[in-house]
Amino acid sequence: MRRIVVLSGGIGGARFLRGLRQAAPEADITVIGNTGDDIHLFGLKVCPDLDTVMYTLGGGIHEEQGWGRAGETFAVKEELAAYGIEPQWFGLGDRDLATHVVRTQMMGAGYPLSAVTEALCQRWQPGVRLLPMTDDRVETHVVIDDGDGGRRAVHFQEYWVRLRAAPEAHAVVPVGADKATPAPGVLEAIQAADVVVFPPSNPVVSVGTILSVPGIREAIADAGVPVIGLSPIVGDAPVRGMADRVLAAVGVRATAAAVAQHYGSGLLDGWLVDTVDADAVEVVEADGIRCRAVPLMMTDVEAAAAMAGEALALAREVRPA
Ligand code: FO1
Repeated sequence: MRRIVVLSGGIGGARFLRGLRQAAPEADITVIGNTGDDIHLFGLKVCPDLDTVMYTLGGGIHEEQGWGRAGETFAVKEELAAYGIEPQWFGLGDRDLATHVVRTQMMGAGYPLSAVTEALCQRWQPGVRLLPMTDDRVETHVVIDDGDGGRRAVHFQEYWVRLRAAPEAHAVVPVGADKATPAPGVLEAIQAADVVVFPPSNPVVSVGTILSVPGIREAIADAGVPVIGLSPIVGDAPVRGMADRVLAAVGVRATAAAVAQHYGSGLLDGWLVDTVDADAVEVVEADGIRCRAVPLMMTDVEAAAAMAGEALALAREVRPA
């Protein structure tokens, strides 16, 4: 299991990757990062899920939050607020802003997001190859009620951060995904992989968005390598975040078994559920997906490393390389 590909989004994916790097120090890890959370603010392009991986693995993350930079200050945010500039609900720190300035400047000079991400990682040295799922613009929007009996779409970040996922999500739409192409190296990494991992990221807005880029789901399904997922739902609730709100939008119950069924046996060869969901094992196995119950709470790097080790063990079990 030397070549490992991980589809990652959000805090759970980044924390899992830190454990995987410890569990498999000799592996070549390629991360396909979700870019559907990207948002353009104050003329800057912000890539939350790429930055969370880069900062978490590069040692710059704000550990408790799981996003943004450690030791952050908000002088620029305060000054923007003093000018009455909107939005004020998205907390961009001064250190984090530098990342977005560099990214926006390089993209303005014609570099694709994948080249920009590689350049930013030169500083952070995350110890993995971080690829955006696509170089094309994809932004997830969420359809909610508009209060007048109609519906409207809001940007994912507004739904997630300003609205705290309180309104019912009627639909989750990765705008632009249908016209997007996988970023350079994405399909090649999948085809060369010894194992593909779906970490405990949000199955709809993170892993689901990556799979919505034409060609990626097919490449994974056809690669003939073990695909192992780890449930982001423990004890019928998301470990963190509000995945249940967007799971409902796609008609998936917030249970460890339902998420595995959502991905399907056409994609998944193996699925890890937490020990509290041991009764899900036989349900998932009945769907043709090998399943094991192991501790899935990433309380620290060691716990994440143990989970990663279990995922690699299951990969070896489902399809001896
Ligand atoms: N999440 C919040 O809950 N509040 C914020 O103010 C916020 C700001 C922010 C700035 C940069 C960044 O990269 C991420 C930020 N996030 C914030 C987290 C972000 O919404 C999530 O990390 C992902 O989009 C969902 O995985």
